[in-house]
Amino acid sequence: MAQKKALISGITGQDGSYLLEFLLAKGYEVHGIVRRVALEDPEHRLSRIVAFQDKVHLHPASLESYASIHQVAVKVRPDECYHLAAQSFVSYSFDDEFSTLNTNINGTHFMLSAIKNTNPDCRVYFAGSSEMFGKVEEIPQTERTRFHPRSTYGISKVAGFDLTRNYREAYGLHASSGILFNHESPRRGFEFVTRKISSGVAQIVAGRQKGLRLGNLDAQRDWGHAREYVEAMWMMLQQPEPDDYVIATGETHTVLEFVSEAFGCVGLDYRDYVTTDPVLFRPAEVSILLGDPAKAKAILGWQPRTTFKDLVREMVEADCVALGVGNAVRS
Ligand code: NDP
Ligand code: GDR
Repeated sequence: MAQKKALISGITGQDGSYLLEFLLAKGYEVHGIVRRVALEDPEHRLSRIVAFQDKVHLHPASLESYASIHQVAVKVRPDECYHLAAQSFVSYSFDDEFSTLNTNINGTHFMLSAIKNTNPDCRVYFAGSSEMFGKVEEIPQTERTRFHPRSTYGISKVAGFDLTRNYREAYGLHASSGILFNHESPRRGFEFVTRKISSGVAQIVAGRQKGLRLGNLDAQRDWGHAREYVEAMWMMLQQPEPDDYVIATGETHTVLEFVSEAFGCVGLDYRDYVTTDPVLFRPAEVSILLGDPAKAKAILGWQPRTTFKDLVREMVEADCVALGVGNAVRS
């Protein structure tokens, strides 16, 4: 059988890097869309995928330009396309609504349109989000729960979700959306709360930081491991029919629980280090997310494997090791 070709947008991000690794192991020829500046500054901008640089084909293109994405689609002619690129930081979307909407909505529209116009048999994955549920209308959230987004980020993902469904219904594209709940790893960006906490713990242990300032500690999230969530993306595209799936652990924890667990990994009491700052609270918060992954389990055969405790420990340990204080992590 001919080698399958995959095209990933957002390949430099947390999920893109794990997906790249996963698809290479499956024998795919992997192509990635990156910003032109990334190719000029690989040390910083390609840091998550540097180990695979000689195995991946990178193409400069802009999410703001249909023409540039069209060109890549013509050149690569992928069998599968994973659209992961987005302004993904919810908090930032309150500061810059316009660029969040432009990047996330137009970027998704351009990708879908370019694939439809150049490779209509290509299967497409869209990175939807539990942020679409926002002010949740039921607990737990399923594929049938109504959306009520609370940020322009969430709104942009609802628009992307609707566009993806419309390309499926109107043009027969094999396009699926994953409604992924929060997923983390040692490759998580430092701006997200889990990595801010794990790296903060490591900085404190290393004597480089005295305390940790956080926002809303009562928010509840359903946190899983990114490595497992990218497998679900691939599984969706192997199905005979396109569809939408919730990917979650089915467990929810407060930010405070994450904090307590993370400091506990190095034998510290978080109360000696953590303060809250109202500046870090969001104008409209998503208070609780809890996903029901029953459909993904039944149809895709997907199940989460990493426990909450193991996830926290892996992140804290990785950050401590990076700062030379790995021995502080309790066995
Ligand atoms: P990251 O923030 O780690 O990665 C985002 C990627 O998008 C990066 O490769 C980034 O490129 C790229 N990107 C951002 N803006 C632009 C732009 N204007 N033009 C081109 N590329 C751009 O996100 P994750 O890997 O965590 O998430 C992947 C996708 O899944 C995102 O769409 C996110 O919204 C969604 N999602 C994530 C969840 C999570 O918990 N991680 C949960 C649900 C959905 P660069 O490196 O150049 O900035
Ligand atoms: P989220 O992730 O908004 O859920 O979006 P984030 O880690 O930023 O926030 C989770 C919760 O923690 C609270 N919080 C803080 N958050 C940050 N970033 N920094 C803080 O100091 C802090 N203190 C408390 C937040 O208020 C929030 O309730 C992530 C992203 O990956 C999205 O792209 C993705 O779609 C969703 O997960 C599912």
